[in-house]
Amino acid sequence: MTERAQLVETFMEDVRARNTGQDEFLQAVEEVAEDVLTIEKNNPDYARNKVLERLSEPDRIIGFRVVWEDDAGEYHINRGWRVQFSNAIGPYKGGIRFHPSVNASVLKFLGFEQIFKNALTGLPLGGAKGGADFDPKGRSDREIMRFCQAFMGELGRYIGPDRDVPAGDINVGTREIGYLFGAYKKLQGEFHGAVTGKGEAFGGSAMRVEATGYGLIYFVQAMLNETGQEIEGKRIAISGKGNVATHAAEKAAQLGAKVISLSDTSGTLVAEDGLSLEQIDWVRQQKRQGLDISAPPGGAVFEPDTLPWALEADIALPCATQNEMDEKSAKDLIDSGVRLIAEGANMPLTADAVHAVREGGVSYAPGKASNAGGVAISGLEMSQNAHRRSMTADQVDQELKKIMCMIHERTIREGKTGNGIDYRCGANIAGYRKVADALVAYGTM
Ligand code: NDP
Ligand code: 2IT
Repeated sequence: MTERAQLVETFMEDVRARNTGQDEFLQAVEEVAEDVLTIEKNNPDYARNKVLERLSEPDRIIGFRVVWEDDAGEYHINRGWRVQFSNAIGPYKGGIRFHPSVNASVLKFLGFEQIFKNALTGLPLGGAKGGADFDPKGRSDREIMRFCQAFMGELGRYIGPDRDVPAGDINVGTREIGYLFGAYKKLQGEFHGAVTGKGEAFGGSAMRVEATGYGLIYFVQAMLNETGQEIEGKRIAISGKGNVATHAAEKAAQLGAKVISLSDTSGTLVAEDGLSLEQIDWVRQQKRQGLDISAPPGGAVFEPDTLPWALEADIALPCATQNEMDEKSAKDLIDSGVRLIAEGANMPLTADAVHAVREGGVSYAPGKASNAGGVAISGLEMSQNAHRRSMTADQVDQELKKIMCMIHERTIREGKTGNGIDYRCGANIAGYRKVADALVAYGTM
């Protein structure tokens, strides 16, 4: 065993013992530990402060019951949480997810990742994540509203513009944020930016909806530029059909790439010649109305029960959910010639898949770098709210491009190796250093 592997193993033994059965969380911590523990060991301040050990224990986890009434008058009881992971460099910040798969392990992995992602943006944002095991599928608009109001009735007392600022994530978009923020405002009797992703009529930032997907494509452009390539003409396989996936598809198509897929839990929409902007918009409208995408217009085909990873693509962008790409899928992509994989979702590759793509010489960007555009524009929304001003869409888009290029620069500065760029290592180290320096400055807090 190498010295690094030994360090990781000793560290993880303790983390595993304290977090039994929390597989997603352990996976996220181990990936960071592999890249930063040698740095921690060789820096006496970081080592004495046990930075990674401190960062792998959340500041606090708030758990609560959510009781709501459906349209037929039946009561339902769900579980809600907010994992306030670290406010070392700014207020807790991160999304809210509503999905039946949500549990403490999933929210801890997401909150942990968020610490490093938010540090990479260069903005003063701490790390957090929240959500509920509520399944919004098939629920009416009024049921969604009642659930959001009940959820915020509990969460509201723990958040605030300088304390903790939630936003959207899976199944929490502009509509849900409207209901959540409305409930928060009523509860507090104050109007301030304690939630981001708001509608533009009430303090939301222009371009927040597009920011994660567009930012992902700006990051991919920066990666391609490193090797003198262009996005135009590239075949791009995308998974998911939500906020991140459809906006990544839209920006890629606008820039002349061929987006050959989008997908959902029931299958893959394939367009060998590339989806048009109209087809991408059709997918978005279908999702908005709760309709499926099984009968696409204009020559695209829907393949039930398949993943996009068997397609022949130059670039793959997993934009749906965690661990959606396993080792076999990664190897299929490598065998058919993929050259670049950038994560739109959080931790969409299993640990084995990450190993396979790095071994396979594929340029691979972890979500904490490549999907940071969303939270970065949330950060700008917070500044706009604090100043009671708003930026134009064009100003925000320019700022987003700048931020994604800066994240790319920070990442390659730490990730340059003898034979290329290790983006995972670069992102983990750059994010870690910033938070570590803050923890050292605070002493034993
Ligand atoms: P949406 O709710 O808009 O879309 C989620 C998409 O993922 C849907 O197409 C859904 O399919 C699919 N999906 C969800 N769970 C699964 C599953 N278990 N297996 C296969 N597909 C699944 O969410 P977002 O686009 O906002 O989020 C997507 C990813 O991006 C998440 O990992 C999120 O954490 C991450 N992210 C989001 C940001 C944001 O600003 N929104 C910022 C940074 C990262 P179906 O319609 O069938 O349910
Ligand atoms: O995973 C993420 O970065 C998000 N869901 C966005 C978080 C935010 O606070 O905008």
